[in-house]
Amino acid sequence: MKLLIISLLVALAVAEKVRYDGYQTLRIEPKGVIQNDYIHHLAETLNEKYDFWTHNRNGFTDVMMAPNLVGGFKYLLESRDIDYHVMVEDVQTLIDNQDGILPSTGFYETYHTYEEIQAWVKDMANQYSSIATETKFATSFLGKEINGLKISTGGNTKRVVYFQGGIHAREWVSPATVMYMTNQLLENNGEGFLDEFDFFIVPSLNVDGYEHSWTSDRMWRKTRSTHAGYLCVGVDPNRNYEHKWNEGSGSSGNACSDTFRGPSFHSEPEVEGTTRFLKDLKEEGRDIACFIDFHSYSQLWLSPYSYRKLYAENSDTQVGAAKEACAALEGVHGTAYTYGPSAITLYAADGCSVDWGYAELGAPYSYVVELRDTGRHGFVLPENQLLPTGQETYAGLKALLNSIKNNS
Ligand code: 0X9
Ligand code: ZN
Repeated sequence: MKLLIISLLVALAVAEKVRYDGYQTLRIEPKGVIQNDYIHHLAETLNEKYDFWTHNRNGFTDVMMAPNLVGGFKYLLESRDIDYHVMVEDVQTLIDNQDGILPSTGFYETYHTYEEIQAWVKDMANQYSSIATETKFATSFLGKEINGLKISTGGNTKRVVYFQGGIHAREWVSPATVMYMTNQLLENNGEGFLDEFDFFIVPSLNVDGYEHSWTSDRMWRKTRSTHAGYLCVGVDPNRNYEHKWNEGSGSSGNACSDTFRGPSFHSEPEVEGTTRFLKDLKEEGRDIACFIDFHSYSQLWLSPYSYRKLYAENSDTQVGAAKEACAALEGVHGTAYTYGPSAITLYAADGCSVDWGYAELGAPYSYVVELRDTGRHGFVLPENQLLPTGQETYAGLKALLNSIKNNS
């Protein structure tokens, strides 16, 4: 009987997996103020029915939609003479081909489940026990542990470098890249950085959302929390940070939106837990040097501010270090990145981690990095790109850390 119920539940779970047959992603390329404002207006008002994969205030916008909406949307654009082309013909095909024609097998060449990531944390801590410690950062809304690693040669006086992956569930290349880089750091005994820095690393922050993107909906972005009085599940954790929460633009008060900011800042235990962890380090007297939040996609290395078009007080220093990171990154496989202050380079969004890292935590170097690609596969980057993405991003990280070291 028990077995029957379990298999029924499994069958139900499999049957309920969201499919994206016939879904298309259009790349819209507005020209001039009127077209740009119009697309921006659509992105702000239609984000329940349409999935704005990426929205650039003065550049292109990628939007995914169900097959029955494609015709009408194209008509809307054509009637206003706005340029667009189909970027992804069929999103389900993209999802089905994620592991490529010749599936790769290496650990850092494949995507991993939440369980595998947590087991990897333990493995790393065991294998490199002289410098690595398994560290609990937070507990998710659904009660899962959010574990990561501390890498240190001991003492409590070194400057802190913190980075996190997987804040947005569907951006699978982010945890994969954070894991690759962490392994490199460990294999190479800290690459000479451990005299200067202690590392704190969270490979997968939004663990409930990540699990959901594996089991039910590959395109899930938010957390999986529910809040009394709100009809839809999930908050955008990258609109949930305290700094200027709901005081700029680019977040939504509608719980069904993919950029829902939540009922209050730090309403999400994933955000509350990881920020508390870092605040505690600060209160213990630690100097926090660097905060990085890894996302995908667009190939960008962005610094504060995000909530509005404003330069950080030390913007030149932060952008300078980002420039060095991008040059080193591009040197590995030729992958081109854009760098600059977030709202000025991309679009304004309030309650973002990058602003919190700089303005609330006080890290003089705070970044949001958007990994590969530039839209051909979007969030569904094929596994054969994981290794090169890891390699180049690691080169970028090392250049960044050297720049931070040399600037102080
Ligand atoms: O919107 C986000 O949270 C990030 N993009 S993503 O596609 N990964 O969701 C970008 C945040 C960067 N900040 C600003 N755009 N201001
Ligand atoms: Zn993201």
